[in-house]
Formats: sequence, C-alpha cells, structure tokens
Amino acid sequence: MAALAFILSGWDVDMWAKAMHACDPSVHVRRYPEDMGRPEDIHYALVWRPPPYVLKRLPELKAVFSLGAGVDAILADKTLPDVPIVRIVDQDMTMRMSEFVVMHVLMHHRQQKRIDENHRAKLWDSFATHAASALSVGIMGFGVLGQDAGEKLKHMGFQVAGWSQSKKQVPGIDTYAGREELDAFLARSDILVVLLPHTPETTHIIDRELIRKLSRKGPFGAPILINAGRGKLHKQADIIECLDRGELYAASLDVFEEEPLPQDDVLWRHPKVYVSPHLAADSDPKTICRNVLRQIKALEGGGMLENVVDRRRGY
Ligand code: NDP
Ligand code: OXD
Repeated sequence: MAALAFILSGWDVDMWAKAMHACDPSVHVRRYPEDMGRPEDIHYALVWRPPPYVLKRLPELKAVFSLGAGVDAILADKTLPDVPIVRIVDQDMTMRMSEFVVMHVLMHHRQQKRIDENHRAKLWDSFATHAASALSVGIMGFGVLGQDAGEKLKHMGFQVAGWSQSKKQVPGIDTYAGREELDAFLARSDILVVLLPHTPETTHIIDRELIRKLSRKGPFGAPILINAGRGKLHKQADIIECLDRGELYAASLDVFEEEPLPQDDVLWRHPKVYVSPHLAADSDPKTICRNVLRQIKALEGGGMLENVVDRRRGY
C-alpha cells in the first residue's frame, strides 16, 4: 500500500493531512513522527525542515517534495537519500511574495514610517515626495519570485534591475549575472531586494562590504535593504551597524539568522527596521497538495517531475 508521509517541523501536520485528503480521499497519508506506519510503504515524503536521518529510513522513497520554495533545510541533511527533490513553484506563492516586495518597496518609497510617526504626534508635515522612477530597485536572486516582483515594480514605474547566476533577458529590466557583474548591479541599486536561495555560495553574502557598494545617489542618500530570501544570506550585526552609521537608510527583514527572532534582539525595536516573522509568501496547503498530487500522478504514469532541485547548485 503506497503512502505519502508529511514530515514537518513547525507546521501543523493535521492541517496538511486534511488538505491532502480534501484533494484526494483515496491517498494514504502518514504523519511524522507519531503515525508513520511501515517505512517501506512510504513512497513520497512531503517535507518542511525535516529533521536529519528521517528520510534515510524510508527504503522505498521515490521523491521528496519540499512544501516551500527554499530547500536549504532539506539539503542540510547529510544523510539525504539519492532521490529527486522537488521544490514548490506555485502561482499563489509567487503572487504572495510579489505583494510583500511591492508593499515594502512602497512603504519605504512613500516614507510610511515617517507618516505613522507624524500621525501619532498629530503633526501636519506635508513633506515633498518623489516619483517611483526616481528609485532604482535591484533584485538579487532573479528567479521565479524575483522576476515576478520585478515585473510588478516595473509596471509601477520603478527602475528595475535583476542579478542572477545565469544571464536573463527581460524587456524593460536591466539584468546582471555572476560575481563579475555584481558590483555594477549594486552600484545602481537604491533599494536592494534579496530573493536568493541559501546555498554555500550565498551564505552571508549581505555583509557590510556589500552594503557599502550600494547606490547613494537615490533620493534618501543611503540605500534600503529588503530581505525575504533567507536569514543566513545576511550578517545581522553588519546590517545593524550600517543602519546606525547611516550607511543603510532603512531595512525590511522577513527572515533572520535565528528564527524566531530572539526576544532581546535589537531589531525588534530598531526605528529604521520593519520586522516580519517569515511570512512573506506562505505555502497554501490546498494549492500545494494539488500540485504535488498532479506531479505524483505524472511520475507514476511514466512522466517527468517538474522543478527538480539541482543538488550540485544547492537550489
Ligand atoms: P529560484 O531558484 O527560482 O531563484 C533563485 C535565483 O537566485 C535565481 O535567479 C538564481 O540564478 C539566483 N542565484 C542562486 N544562487 C546564486 C548565486 N550564487 N549568484 C547569483 N545568483 C544566484 O527561487 P525562487 O525565486 O522560487 O525562491 C527564491 C528564494 O526565496 C527561496 O530559495 C527561498 O529561500 C526564499 N523564499 C522565502 C519565502 C518567505 O516567505 N520569506 C517564501 C518563498 C521563498 P539562476 O536563475 O541563474 O539560477
Ligand atoms: C519557502 C519559505 O521557502 O516559506 O517557501 O520560506
């Protein structure tokens, strides 16, 4: 009896099992850790931050489906079996991330913190504003999520640039690729949006040296950082130092080196920072279960899996 198992850390396994049954009541669902049944019956694992050594104990595993777009926590398991790892590429998730990115770019661009402070102080300060076209937004990690957010910002009038590993061609957006073109990309970015995956190559890529290479020609005189990729992409201490020295104008952080962000972290009360608890683009159980079932059916019918992770690249 082939079964699929949900192996989740920090997510509600019952909610996911219910969503799977709503998509197809005939599917045999297992739940880690209390209801795994016979390991040899499990052919597919649906995971979010799976604990190490769990997947390796499933001898008949055919594929691992990440329930999120990022697979860093899966690849961190040194005992990962040699089966395809599929990541989520899903329109619902893409739209949610674009909402988050557009919202934060606009909040900085329209100086929402200043308006909120003035509101609290009952201060009628009708300060000068500028056009979207005065700002250049650089999207670091110009993949599925980065390109969608970039398109939406472009339509709002921002100048947009994208940086990725391989060169992209997107009408109306200037693209940069590889370490050779990184400095040129940074030098033109007034707002840096980080949507990279966390890999050995991108760990701590956002540090004080990188921040110092960002544009200072924009209307705020110092750059703005938005990180919705992973916390391990940045050095939090460097971000705080750059904010305090005025080398960064402001930041929006959805992801952190340690999650949840510890209670005593200065970021919680930093006046120049928006903090959100890793919710930029949630995984919707219904849409994602449907997507996974479609892929399993295709595979069982002799077809190919989509969005298979390249383990060598790490994303
Ligand atoms: P993609 O794989 O589609 O895009 C990743 C992009 O990063 C690609 O353009 C890739 O280049 C580029 N890239 C990777 N490594 C490098 C490198 N060393 N140098 C330059 N560019 C690099 O992923 P998604 O857009 O779907 O997702 C991006 C990340 O967003 C996820 O990995 C995850 O960490 C994060 N995320 C966060 C969420 C949240 O709620 N905060 C929700 C969902 C995702 P190339 O195109 O050439 O391969
Ligand atoms: C993801 C996330 O990677 O939610 O999908 O962080």
